[in-house]
Amino acid sequence: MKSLLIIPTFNERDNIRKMLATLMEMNIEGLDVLVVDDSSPDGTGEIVEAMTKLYPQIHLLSRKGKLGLGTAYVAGFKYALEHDYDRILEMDADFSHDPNDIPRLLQGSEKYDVTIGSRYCQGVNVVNWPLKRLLLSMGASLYTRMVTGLPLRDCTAGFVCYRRQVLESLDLDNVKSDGYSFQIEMKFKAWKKDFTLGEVPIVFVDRRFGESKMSKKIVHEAYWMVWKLKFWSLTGKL
Ligand SMILES: Nc1nc2c(ncn2[C@@H]2O[C@H](COP(=O)(O)OP(=O)(O)O)[C@@H](O)[C@H]2O)c(=O)[nH]1
Ligand SMILES: [Mg+2]
Repeated sequence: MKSLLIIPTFNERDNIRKMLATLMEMNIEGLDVLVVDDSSPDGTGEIVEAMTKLYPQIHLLSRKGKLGLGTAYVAGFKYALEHDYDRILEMDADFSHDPNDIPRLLQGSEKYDVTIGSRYCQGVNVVNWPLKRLLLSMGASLYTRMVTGLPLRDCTAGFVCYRRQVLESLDLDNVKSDGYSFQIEMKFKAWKKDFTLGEVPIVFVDRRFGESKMSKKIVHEAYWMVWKLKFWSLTGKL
């Protein structure tokens, strides 16, 4: 069983160095790492490049300019399918997701087609987020569930493990989201294709280094995207 962990980065110099070192120390069997970096001005790409020379498990996909989270993941998914990975994981670079939870996600994927590291399936497991940000995130999940019917507590989760078959059956060139609504879109499309989705509880901790890339534009995109997804699904154009 070969797994690929995809980490998208934009200006994550301090985090990615530590994250890659942690992952290499954990030495999870069959796990490779692909960092998708959007030519971060802070030199994140150069750090990863140097790490690829030390560890054959680490790979770098360097893109020209900040092209958005959605397309970064799509590029990573295509890489995973081309290189015959069985399990494909998504994780943030900033330690909001604990790399120690990766084995639990992989375990979950023995049962589910899509395993979601969920902040909200056993109470609220978010540490250090300002209340405003927490309400935005929980509100987004509730709103998505109400509009689309997606049966998840954490609809925008970015810590996910996909079985290969899920990504093979989705039209990756037809992914519409640039920003974080990408996470909603992928889960909704997998659900509509009758893949099984399961949530495993994780604790999400706010980043200590670097800055969040959350913006008004991203919230705006997500607000409308859920309606578009529902409409496309009703009209058979998903
Ligand atoms: N390649 C790439 N990575 C991105 C982009 N936007 C965000 N990221 C990465 O996606 C992950 C989540 O972003 P983050 O800013 O931490 O979002 P937040 O935790 O929701 O505030 C981090 O690893 C970011 O570096 C982008 O446009 N391109
Ligand atoms: Mg973050």
